[in-house]
Amino acid sequence: MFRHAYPALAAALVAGVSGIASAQAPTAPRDVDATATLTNAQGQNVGTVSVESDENGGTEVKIRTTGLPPGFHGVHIHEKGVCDPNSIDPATRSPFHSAGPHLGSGSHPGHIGDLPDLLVRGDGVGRLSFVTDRFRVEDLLSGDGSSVVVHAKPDNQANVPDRYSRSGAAGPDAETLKAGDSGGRIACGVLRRDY
Ligand SMILES: [Cu+2]
Repeated sequence: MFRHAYPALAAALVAGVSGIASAQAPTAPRDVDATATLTNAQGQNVGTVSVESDENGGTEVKIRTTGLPPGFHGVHIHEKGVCDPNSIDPATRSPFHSAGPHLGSGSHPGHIGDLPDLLVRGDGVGRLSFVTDRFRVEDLLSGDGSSVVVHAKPDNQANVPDRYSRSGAAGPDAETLKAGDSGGRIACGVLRRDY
């Protein structure tokens, strides 16, 4: 008896739910999120990234990783949504050159794609969560898209005090102002729309 009654009940529920959804569609704001799967240069899955709009007009980013080297790692949003491990930077020999430079103009750490460091535990697990008003989810999905890149070294956020000098010039040099000295790219994930 239940076997016969259940499909009818289910159909009624579906009809009811879709009826509510279509009635609300013209006025309800569409909540657009983005997600990325991080892979290393060997193509192994090493984590996930989610980017969500929060109710205060900001954006929340969550990163979860496994299988990465312990310690601090620079993480940024790069300006192209292309993660090709065989795309090698001719200057540094780093993979994922295809992801392009940091998203946004200006110098480090003022690019809109500059993010806090990820701290990875001894067992390779890392978790990072933060809010930002530097970008909205939509900004990451327009044009060429964008990608999240994890680097081999910590990002110094160009925090090089003037007591450090090189060739007579104090403070951060051009290389530091480009990417915070975070080294090669060890994982990359293309951000994709996720409703
Ligand atoms: Cu980067």
